[in-house]
Amino acid sequence: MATVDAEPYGFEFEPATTALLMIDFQRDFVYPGGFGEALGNDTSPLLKALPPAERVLRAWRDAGLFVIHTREGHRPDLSDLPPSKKVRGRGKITIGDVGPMGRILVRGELGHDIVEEVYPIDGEPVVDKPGKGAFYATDLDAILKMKGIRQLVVCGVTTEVCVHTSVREANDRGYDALVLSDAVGSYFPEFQRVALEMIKAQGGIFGWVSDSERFLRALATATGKQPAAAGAAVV
Ligand code: TIU
Repeated sequence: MATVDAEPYGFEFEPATTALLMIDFQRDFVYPGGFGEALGNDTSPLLKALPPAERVLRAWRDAGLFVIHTREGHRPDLSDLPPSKKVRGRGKITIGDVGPMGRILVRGELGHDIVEEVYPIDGEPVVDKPGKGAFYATDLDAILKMKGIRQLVVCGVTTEVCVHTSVREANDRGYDALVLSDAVGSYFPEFQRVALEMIKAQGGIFGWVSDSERFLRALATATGKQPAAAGAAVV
């Protein structure tokens, strides 16, 4: 058992039954030209979450622990895209239209895929989800149950949308979730702050909040490995 210094109180976890859940680190959200920008957002704040998320991912992999990734997107024929979601935002281009990184939020397109920094490797399942929540209309719950997973450490974008929805879904299904504040990102600084407050309010109403440094320290203690320094070259 390991304990992460967290709010509203320490997050105790058993590494072997904990998964690192990497939510929607897709070009369509993180880079200009995708869905995030089509909705009128400046995507640059999301880039800040990538280095901490990458450090956590590498340490978790080095410890031989279970990683699972998600991507939000739709079938090429858009048969799983609700009309309400298609028209939302009233942008010049919407989901399914051709943008600079291919068809927006369509599976198989460049923009839909995960950015290089945190790209999945062999053995790490990728769950394609049509909604905001990682559990809605996916096999995520089945995969976690087969693996005996009971707790989640969460990185991803965006904090108040897909991260929040997924953590709330996880909470309702009996998983404990720890959200790493610097490894999740929002287009809106105010939403980032308040979304994290919401998770840990009321005694941790649907989760815990810590940050990558505190988490990596706890993982190092649990595994006996020293965490790589922030910004250290990765070889
Ligand atoms: N728009 C926004 O903040 N987020 C999404 O549409 N999806 C996710 O958060 N992944």
